[in-house]
Amino acid sequence: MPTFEYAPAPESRAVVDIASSHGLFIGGEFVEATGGTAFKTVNPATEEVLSEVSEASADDVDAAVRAARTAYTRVWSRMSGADRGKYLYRIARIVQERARELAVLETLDNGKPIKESRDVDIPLVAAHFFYHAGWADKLSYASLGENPRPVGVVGQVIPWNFPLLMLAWKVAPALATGNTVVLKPAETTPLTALLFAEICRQADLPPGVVNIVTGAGATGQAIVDHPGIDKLAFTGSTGVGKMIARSIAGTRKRATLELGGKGANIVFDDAAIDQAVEGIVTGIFFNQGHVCCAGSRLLVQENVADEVLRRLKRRLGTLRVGDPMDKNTDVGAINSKAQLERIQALTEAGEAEGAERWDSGCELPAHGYWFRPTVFSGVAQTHRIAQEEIFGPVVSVLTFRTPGEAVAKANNTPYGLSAGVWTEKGSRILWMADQLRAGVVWANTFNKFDPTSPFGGYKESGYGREGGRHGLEAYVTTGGGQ
Ligand code: TAP
Repeated sequence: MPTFEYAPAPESRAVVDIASSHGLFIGGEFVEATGGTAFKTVNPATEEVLSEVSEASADDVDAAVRAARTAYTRVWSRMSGADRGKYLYRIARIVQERARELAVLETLDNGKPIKESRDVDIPLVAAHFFYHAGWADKLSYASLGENPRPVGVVGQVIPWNFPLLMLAWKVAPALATGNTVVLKPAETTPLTALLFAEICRQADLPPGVVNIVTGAGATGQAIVDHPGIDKLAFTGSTGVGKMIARSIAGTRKRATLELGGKGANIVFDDAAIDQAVEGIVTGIFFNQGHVCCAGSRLLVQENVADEVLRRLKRRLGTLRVGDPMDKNTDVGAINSKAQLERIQALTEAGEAEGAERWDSGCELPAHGYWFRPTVFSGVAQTHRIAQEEIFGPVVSVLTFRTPGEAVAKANNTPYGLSAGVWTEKGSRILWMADQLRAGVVWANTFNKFDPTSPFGGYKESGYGREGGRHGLEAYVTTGGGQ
C-alpha cells in the first residue's frame, strides 16, 4: 500500500550553544581535569564532533567526593526536607523552561528522534524532580522505617540510552532524601549532564550537592572504589554490574544495580492485533531498541503468528528512519560505532544459527551509525538472538501454543526486567503477571514510565528499585541512632 510523503520538518539547533570544550563540575564550579586529558563526543547521526569533554582522573573523583562530603555535612543533610524540596521544585521548573534546549542537545549527542527527547525524555525528567520534591518533607510518612535519614555521599554511574532521564532517576531521589552525589554520565553522551550542572547553578543549589565527573569506564571505577562513597547507584550492562558487585563486596558500601534485560512481549490470539502490533513497535523500535526493558523477544500464539508477522512487517515499512532532528522521524541513529558493531555481530549470529532475517529495506543516511528495523522469525530459544541483549532495533520472534508454554519461554532467560501481555482477558493478565519473573509487566501496552512506579529487575537484571516510594528506600537508613 503506498504511503504519502512527508515534507522535511527539521527542528532548529539554534537553541543550543555547545561550547567547544567542557570541564568537570565539582563543588559548584566548572574545573579542568587534573590529568589534562579529554575525549570527543560526536553526533552519531552525522559523526560531527560536538565538543571536547574532560576526562576525570582518580584525583578528580577524590576532589568531587570531598566536595560532596563537605556539602553533605555542612549544608544538605542539615537542611529541612521542606527546604530541600524547594530546590527540587526549582530544578524541575527550570528543566521545563529549558526543555527545548535540553531536548535538542539530547538528540544531537545521543541520536534519538527529537520527538522522543521532546515528548518523552525531558517531560519525564521534569516529572521525576517534581515527584521527588513532593517527598522531601514527607519521608517519615513513606513507611520507610523508623527515623529515615540520608545515607551520605552517593556515587552514581549511568548509561547512554536515556542520558538525562537516567540522571534524573538517580539525582532526584538522592537529593530528596538528603544525600549528596557524584555522578558520571556515559562517555558517548555527557552533554545534557553538563547542561544539568549549569541548571544546578541556576537553581542556586548549594555547591557540592551535585558533582558531575565525565570520563570513561576508569572514571566510573574510581567512583566505585573510592572509600568516601557510602552508596552506589549503577545503571548499565550486567557485565559491569557484576564487576561493581565484586569490587564492593566486603565493604560497607550499599548498592543498587539496574542492569540488562531480554523482555518478552507476549501476544495471545484473542488480543486486538493492530493494537498489539503498535505495542510491538513501541516495545522494540522506540529509542532504536536501546532500552533495557525493550520487548526484544516477541512471543506470539502460534495460530495468529503469520497474521501478526504480516501486519508487523507492513507497519515497519511505514516507519521513518533517518535524521533524528526531523520531527517526523520514528527511528534515529545508533548511539555509537561500537554499539552498531555489536548489533551487526549479533544479527549475523542470528542468521548463522538459522533464524530468518527480514528488514524493511528503507534507505539509510550516508554518514553516521544506522541500522534498519529488523525482524527475526523462526527463532529457537537456544539462539544467541533469543538469549543475549542486542540493545538495538531487532526483534526475535518465537511462538507458543498454551499460556503455560508462554510463561516457560518468557522466563527462560538469565534476565528479569520486563514483560508485556496482550490479551482481552483480565484474568489471564493477572495470572500471567503473577507467573512472569519480571520487575515490570505491562498489559496491553508497553514501555510506559512514570515516576510514581517502581522499576527494577530480578536475576541478572539487578537489584533494588528506582522510582515510587520503593525507590526512596535505597537512599535512606532507618532505625535508632544518628
Ligand atoms: P555499560 O558499559 O555497563 O556502561 C554503563 C556506565 O558504566 C557508563 O557510564 C560506563 O562508562 C560505566 N562503566 C564502564 N565500565 C565501568 C567500570 N569498570 N566501573 C564503573 N563504571 C563503568 O553499559 P552501556 O553500554 O553504557 O549501557 C547499556 C546497558 O545498560 C544495557 O545492558 C542495558 O540493558 C543497561 N541499561 C539498564 C537499564 C536499567 S534501568 N536496568 C537502563 C538503561 C540501560 P562509559 O560509557 O564511559 O564506558
